[in-house]
Amino acid sequence: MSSDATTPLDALIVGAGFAGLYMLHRLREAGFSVRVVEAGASVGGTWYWNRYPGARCDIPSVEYSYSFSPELERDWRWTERYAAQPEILAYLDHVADRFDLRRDIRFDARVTRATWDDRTAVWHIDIDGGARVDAHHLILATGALSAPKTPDLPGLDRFAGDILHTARWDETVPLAGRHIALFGTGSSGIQVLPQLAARADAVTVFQRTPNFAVPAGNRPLGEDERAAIAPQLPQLRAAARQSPLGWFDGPGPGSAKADDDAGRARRFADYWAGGTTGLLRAYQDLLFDEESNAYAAAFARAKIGELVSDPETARKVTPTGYPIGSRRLCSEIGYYDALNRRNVAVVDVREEPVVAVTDHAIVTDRGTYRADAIVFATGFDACIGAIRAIDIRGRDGRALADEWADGPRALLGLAVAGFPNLFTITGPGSPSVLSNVVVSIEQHVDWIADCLIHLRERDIATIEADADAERDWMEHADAVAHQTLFPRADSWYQGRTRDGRRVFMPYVGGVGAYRAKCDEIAAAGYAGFSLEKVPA
Ligand code: NA7
Repeated sequence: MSSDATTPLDALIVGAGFAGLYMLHRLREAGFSVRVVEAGASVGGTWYWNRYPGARCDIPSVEYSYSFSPELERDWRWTERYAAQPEILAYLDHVADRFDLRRDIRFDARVTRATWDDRTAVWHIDIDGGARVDAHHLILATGALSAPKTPDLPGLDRFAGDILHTARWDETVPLAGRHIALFGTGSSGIQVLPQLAARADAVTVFQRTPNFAVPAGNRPLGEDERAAIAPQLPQLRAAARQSPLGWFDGPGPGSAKADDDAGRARRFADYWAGGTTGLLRAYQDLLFDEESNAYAAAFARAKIGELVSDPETARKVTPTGYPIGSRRLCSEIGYYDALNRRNVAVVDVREEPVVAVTDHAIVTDRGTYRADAIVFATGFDACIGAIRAIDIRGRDGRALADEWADGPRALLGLAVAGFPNLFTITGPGSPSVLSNVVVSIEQHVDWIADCLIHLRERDIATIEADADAERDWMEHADAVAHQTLFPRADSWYQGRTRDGRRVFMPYVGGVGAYRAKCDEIAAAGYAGFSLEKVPA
């Protein structure tokens, strides 16, 4: 990769996951000079890194896949309803090869710093190892769930066994015959536990907050099913783009609280059996109305009571105190079964805090638990972690990390005032993680590509979000979030300000409504953005 001093690239993209790959393809097809810098040794982004056993998509793969190429859609055959990580990675490998993307990707390279130069309207981008690239536009395709978090347990540095993180898995670490301490019961912890329990001698689950999990309802995807869905795909994709969450199917009609007991029991049972987020779609108002939500939560709690045989374990893993769906609803394959195994125990660290880690044990204030390996399924610095990890300096040397210290702000989740020619794919203030993210990625990529074409046609050097428009957007996003039950839970959807206030990060106004707003802004000549012909 090079951009010599006289010819900066049109765009540099950071990250070669779903977002970066399609962005590269779109910009290259449009005739821009563009490169990607990727920290991993290959493509895949989150699907490259998250290689823990059991890692799997929780949205049907036919929906969680690109729609931009009908030929790709026709040729690729998903073998399961919810593809496992190796299959999704194989898909992204196929996409990279099919569209000949690798030649413009620099692997094993991490962007450490990006500095805006007002005089030349160029980003100077530093890559670890000392390389520098100049580009007119910097596009962050860094992913919302890519900066892993590890808890700071007292004495962890003294631990003599293996330490693994689900998002940085090491396949060479043996599991058989060992005692494993698993921290975290989010999507990753719930997926990995059955796999660990089947291989290890014993697993102790250190749980902080129990999450609701519904059976995935996974199954092989047969040729008949694939053939039946193929002709419907264009309409289904179009519906997903206009839907609230980017899914093929919308919620069932009506309100849970307006239904009677028998009706609710039937409806919840049907949707529970439908897999993953099915239960949350049983009625239209489950994420908006507390009383309706409470019916769904009570149904799920009763199911956990049926599925987990030991009453004390069931009590520990049954969520209370927040609306169902206000934290990411998890998808389980064998999680509740694993909790019934004799080699699995659950420690609630709120009741029984961890006080120390020793060379081969986790010590709580009530007991000592042998551990030959620790598995952290403790999640990510969500939505903004990977962006803040880069030292990004905008106008007047302002640091993006400082600008976001009181919560992230971005116009449409796409652009930040004070940081010209910078785009954030699925950034904070866009539907991102609260949608089928592939649908949201394609929408952002198309919007950015169309924007760059617009600028090129008009010889415009810079585009920058206006501070007022950005503030209005974030206030709107916050107001919309507070019309729902999402902010009622402490979850990774929320960032924190310096003084500890919560800021809800994804836009919950709906994928369709959001798309319309983005299109309206573009059609109005990028209203809310300042466009300059010459460097300011
Ligand atoms: P999540 O959903 O952020 O889960 C992280 C889990 O780790 C969660 O249960 C945390 O509890 C737990 N955690 C964090 N620190 C500790 C300590 N110190 N002790 C015990 N437990 C702890 O990350 P995932 O990787 O599971 O999933 C992220 C998303 O990726 C997922 O939603 C899908 O969209 C894909 P907490 O809830 O903070 O109390």
